[in-house]
Amino acid sequence: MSQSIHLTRYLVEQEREHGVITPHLRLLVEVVARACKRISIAVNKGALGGVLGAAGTENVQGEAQKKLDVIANEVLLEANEWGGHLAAMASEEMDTVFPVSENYPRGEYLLLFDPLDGSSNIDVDVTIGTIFSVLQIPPGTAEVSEHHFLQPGRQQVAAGYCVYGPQTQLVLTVGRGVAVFTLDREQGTFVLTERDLQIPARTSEFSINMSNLRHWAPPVRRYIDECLQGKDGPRGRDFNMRWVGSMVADVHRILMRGGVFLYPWDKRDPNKPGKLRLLYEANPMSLLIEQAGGAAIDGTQRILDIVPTALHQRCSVMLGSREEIELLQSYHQPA
Ligand code: AHM
Ligand code: MG
Repeated sequence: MSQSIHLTRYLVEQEREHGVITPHLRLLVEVVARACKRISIAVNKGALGGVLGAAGTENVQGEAQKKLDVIANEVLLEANEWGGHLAAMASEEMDTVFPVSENYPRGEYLLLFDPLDGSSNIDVDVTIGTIFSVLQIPPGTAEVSEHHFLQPGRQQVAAGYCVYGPQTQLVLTVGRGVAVFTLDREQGTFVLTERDLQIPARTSEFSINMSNLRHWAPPVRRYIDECLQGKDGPRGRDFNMRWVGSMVADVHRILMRGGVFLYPWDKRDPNKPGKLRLLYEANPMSLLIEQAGGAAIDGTQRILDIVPTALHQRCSVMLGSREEIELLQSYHQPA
């Protein structure tokens, strides 16, 4: 019988055979995975666990928080606070950074997360997720502040998400490819189900909120318009469209079978670069996509090269199969 490989064993292999992670980074990923297991249990209980509905509060971005946004945030904070692997955390649901208490030893890692992505889908039993990103600071840094988090995404040492769908899956990169783990509920462990995920370079599927069509910039309108013309247009083939409205679910589909995901800048609020947040949504997803052989841009530049200026900075997002992203980028170049 072939032996199943669980998350800990995979991480030990990465540490021992490939030298890509440290014991503290291994602990960090294990703790995040454990927290995601707890969130998955809460998601599954739904109304029976009293976790649905509004929390009656707003986050720093003026969005109404759901009970599960708040619960997931607390689960991640509590799980990660005491292990000695972290210096500080930051989250979509917190105004400022959360330094590890002086009662605990401080590590050299920073953890950022969107604790519950796809909040509008929580109460309607549609797939949601948790997204996370890990950065490093110089050992011995005395006082951790927001500016330590403002690193370009290419400096992430790990990134991933947990998708709470028909199965709970953890999709992870520690900088050496993308691995997928499926939660075995009876055993309580994440089991490796795909070791080196690769996105097909060519695809015929796109994922975008079409209701915003009239607000997009001309290059995005052109790209989608040509896809919609199908066989009769310049692309010469038919395209399919899917939109869940949870970035985790939409990107997961693309990672598994190819496609492009777009949440571009639009002119409703021209000074806002986009809807999604750079540090804990766009960056971790972009690292996963690149590690799987795809590409991620904001229109003109690689997302992972953007130098952040604020913790909750937003960003235009176009990611997925390489050939499609290259075409989109060419449409953004001045004629
Ligand atoms: P959230 O983090 O508050 O859930 O918001 C981000 C979500 C993404 O998951 C998703 O891609 C997008 O917002 C959906 O936006 P729209 O409401 O335009 O469909
Ligand atoms: Mg989100």
